[in-house]
Amino acid sequence: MSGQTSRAQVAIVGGGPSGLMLAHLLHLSGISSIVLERGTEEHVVARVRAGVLEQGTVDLMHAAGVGDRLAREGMRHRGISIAFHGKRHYIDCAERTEGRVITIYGQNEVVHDLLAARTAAGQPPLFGVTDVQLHDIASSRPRVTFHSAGGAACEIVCDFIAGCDGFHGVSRPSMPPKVSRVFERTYPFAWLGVLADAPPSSSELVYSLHDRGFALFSMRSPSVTRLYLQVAPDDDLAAWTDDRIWSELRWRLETEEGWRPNEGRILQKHISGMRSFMCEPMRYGRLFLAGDAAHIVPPTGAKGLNLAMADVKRLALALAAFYARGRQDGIDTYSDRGLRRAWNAQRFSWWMTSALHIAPDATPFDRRRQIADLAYLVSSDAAMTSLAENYVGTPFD
Ligand code: RFL
Ligand code: PHB
Repeated sequence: MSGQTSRAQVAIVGGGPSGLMLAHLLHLSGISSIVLERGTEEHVVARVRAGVLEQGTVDLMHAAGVGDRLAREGMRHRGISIAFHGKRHYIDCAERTEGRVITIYGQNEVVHDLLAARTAAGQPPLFGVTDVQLHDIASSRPRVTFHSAGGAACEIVCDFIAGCDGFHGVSRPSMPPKVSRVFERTYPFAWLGVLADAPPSSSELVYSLHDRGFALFSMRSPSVTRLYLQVAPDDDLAAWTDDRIWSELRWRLETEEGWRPNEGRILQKHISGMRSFMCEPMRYGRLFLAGDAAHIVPPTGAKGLNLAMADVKRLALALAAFYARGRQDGIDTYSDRGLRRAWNAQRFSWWMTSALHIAPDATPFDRRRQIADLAYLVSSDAAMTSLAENYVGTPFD
């Protein structure tokens, strides 16, 4: 090839949270990697998505030496409220899980902190790459070819490839179709997400089921509120004026006692569809899939980013044991252990989604059963404990 060939132990495709965290964990174990990211640095840092970090993710950030700002600015929450029929019901997760809590800290902040660490180590991702292709993934010397931002044809020769390139990336489709099986479900609704310049009016999250559909109250900082509304998957964002968004949020969130979100300037809005997706296995030869490249969960359970972090921690440990002691077991069990965790998150996220959204074809029977489900949830200690355990997340391997 005409361009440049580089050598790295691990080539990482995708510089989102999973690719960046993996690169950093490998670096801490003395393993070289190169991260290829198709977006610009500005795009990657500005992408506002997840906000809820499980304790396992927080612990990993600290163990990786990138937890200082998280410790200062992250908002620790003991529990969440479930609202229906005009009332909020608080579920104290910490009390039911031996003190485990969740931390609110934007995914874009996680990415910012990881990028700062990669840059400080002199190894920022290669941004703006195009035409990434994976080669010889079943061999012990796989390669990745791509064009640099400047257009040069480049190649990385490596020992392993990590596919951290999200749902629409190239890594998963590079597995031979006959070795992988996918499981998929799309949902008949989407989320309209809003970032508002308004101080949160509740100190913790509120998930609400209303006759007009689901709404979620969350936050990003003491002055910024994050809100979501269930909308139709083909809804037109342009039809959602700021006034319409606030009035819909008031309808769906306001409680009998008069609680509702504070309103303010809308800083960002977007609509994202919802799906459940699983690819089995998560590894083929020397290619490992991690994060959204391998599995997508609907956002209602707040699990996607946390699953991605659990994957890269497991992968980094497996690769460290391989290089330090020639051990193969972590590599061989990477997929099965990841799938076990991801299927549990899938189950939980599917349940949270079905319990709190109104399907367009819901019958009166479905609606009554849904309310019975929530009424049981907020009155049964066993049901609240089950929610709490899943919401705060099981410890990472
Ligand atoms: P990402 O974040 O999609 O990053 C993949 C990166 O790969 C790049 N890429 C490529 N690079 C080079 N070549 C190619 N061919 C490439 N194709 C793609 C992309 O540009 C991108 O930078 O995957 P990753 O790292 O696995 O991270 C997964 C998380 O982003 C995702 O699971 C969460 O955002 C999901 N999620 C939530 N997760 C939580 O744990 N808690 C939450 O509260 C939560 N809320 C959410 C969410 C996702 C949402 N949306 C928009 C889907 C709320 C929403 C609304
Ligand atoms: C968020 O704050 O963006 C958020 C919170 C809870 C969810 C999903 C997203 O379930």
